Amino acid sequence: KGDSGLSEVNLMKRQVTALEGQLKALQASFSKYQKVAAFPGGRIVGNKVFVTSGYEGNFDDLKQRCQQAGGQLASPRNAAENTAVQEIVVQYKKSVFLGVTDIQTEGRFKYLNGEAIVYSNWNTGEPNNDKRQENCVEVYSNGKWNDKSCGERRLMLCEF
Ligand code: GMH
Ligand code: CA
Repeated sequence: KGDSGLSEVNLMKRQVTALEGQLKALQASFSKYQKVAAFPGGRIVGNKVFVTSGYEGNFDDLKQRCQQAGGQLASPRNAAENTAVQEIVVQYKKSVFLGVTDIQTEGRFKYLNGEAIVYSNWNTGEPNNDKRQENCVEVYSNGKWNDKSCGERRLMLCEF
């Protein structure tokens, strides 16, 4: 047992050394992906990454495309995340649709998973459900929100 115990320690030392090398490689790779994600149509806020491909479409189209990519439509849950969304709107000079709607119940805005929104940044006078046909939410270049018809075409912005 004494002998095999020693060789087990040596085995573990080799495994730790191997893991250290793998971790270093992973850190280098991750730091590169972080830079790629933030350049130039992306923003990293905490654990969240916002990315646009520049594509424009209606709400259902954008929602489907973000989902297909393994993400979801941008759903800023605080001011820092909303500022990141605003920066992309300014950069592309195009407003985006958020993953926020009141499709289920007029006037009750929810995330796509059905959760009631925990943050909003409505423009003055919004949401006004203009012509009683505005269930989606766009973000203006000043970061303010406006409810808008889901059939309009806006810039796709996904979060991962
Ligand atoms: C109406 C008015 C505008 C407002 C728009 C907007 C449409 O045209 O109330 O002041 O900007 O609606 O809410 O989504
Ligand atoms: Ca409106």
